[in-house]
Amino acid sequence: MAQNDPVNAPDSLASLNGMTVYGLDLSYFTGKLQAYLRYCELPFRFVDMNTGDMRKVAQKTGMAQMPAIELADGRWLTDTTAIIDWIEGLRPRIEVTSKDPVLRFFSLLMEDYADEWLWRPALHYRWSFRSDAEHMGGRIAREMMRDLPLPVWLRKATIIRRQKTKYVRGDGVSPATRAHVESIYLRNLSDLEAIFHTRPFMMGNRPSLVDFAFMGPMFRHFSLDPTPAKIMRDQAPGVYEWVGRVWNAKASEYGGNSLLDEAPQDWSPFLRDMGRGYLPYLAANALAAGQRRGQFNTQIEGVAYHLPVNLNRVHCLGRLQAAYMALPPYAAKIVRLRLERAEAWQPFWQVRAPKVGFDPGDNLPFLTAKTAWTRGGPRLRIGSAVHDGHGR
Ligand SMILES: N[C@@H](CCC(=O)N[C@@H](CS)C(=O)NCC(=O)O)C(=O)O
Repeated sequence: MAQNDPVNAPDSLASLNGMTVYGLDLSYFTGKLQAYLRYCELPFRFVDMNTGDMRKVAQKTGMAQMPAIELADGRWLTDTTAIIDWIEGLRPRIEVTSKDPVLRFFSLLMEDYADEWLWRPALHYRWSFRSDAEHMGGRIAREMMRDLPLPVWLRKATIIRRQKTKYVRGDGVSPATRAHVESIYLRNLSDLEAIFHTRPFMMGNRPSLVDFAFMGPMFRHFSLDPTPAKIMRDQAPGVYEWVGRVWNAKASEYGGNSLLDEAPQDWSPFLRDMGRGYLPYLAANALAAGQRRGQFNTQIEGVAYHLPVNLNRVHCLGRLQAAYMALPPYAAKIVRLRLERAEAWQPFWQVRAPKVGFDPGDNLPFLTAKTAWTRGGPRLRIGSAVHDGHGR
């Protein structure tokens, strides 16, 4: 077998030698992945993406999103959940996800909640407030858009308009929903603050997957963008401090510390929030996707939203439901009881996630333009609101 034959060589940590991470140091999911890789002490070259790099990533992975990893053997990886899961399978010890099936399930659920449910408030705070939009618009104009032959002011105006259209107005944020969107951030701050009064990390005395997942919104958005950062400093200094603690953590320094052996009671506010808000939203989104719709109306905690269908989140719900189905019976029982107590069980199963044609061969994180979507892709089947198959 050829030594660097990408198809046949069994993967090991050595597969990561010489990897390149494509991203931006202002991006939600790039921050999550960087925090994880730094903790694992896995060296990488970082490419600050420009628009040409984004096209290259889309060509290689089938997904116009960041971050992406290029391995030295030419393979590409996308999707931070799948990337972390794959790397964890190669790392010998000091795991970030508990091996206990109950805890593993709750970690995946919390990861998904942090990835997806905090996205709307994070994008709202970044793009709805003038000072925040000016700051980030200027950075993106000078950084990611540096390869565009346009004056900086025009690049900046273009990105601010695009982000507002797509992620604020186009993602259901309106005068009628704004206070609710902001309340998601404020509740998360106080629930996290309460946790960090009792221990340094989400799952005990060393960082876990759940910490890296919450770093996406808390690090690169809420602690960085002027408006939410001031709220964090004023109302939740413990969260502000935790952001730095996770960013500075190294597995080799935490090796002796253990993770908790059960999902802590102070995760219940997040589970209840899933039951009231996130899971009913996921169910309505999956239902609309199953009906081949591009948009839908739904009530979230009594607030009327008009939202785009997000196919990625249908896939996420399917992935979580499959993780539940794979639990051994004793673990499934414990998970069910806990979800029932948080009134999250019924919404979790309200809709079985339909197949949306994403990653049909189960190749994540190794997607390619050919394998990412079933032939024809969502573009042909569903409509312009989900033109990139992602709704984002
Ligand atoms: N589920 C993906 C999400 C990645 C993602 O959405 N990244 C954002 C930036 S943080 C992006 O690239 N968005 C593309 C866009 O705004 O057009 C992951 O975990 O990596």
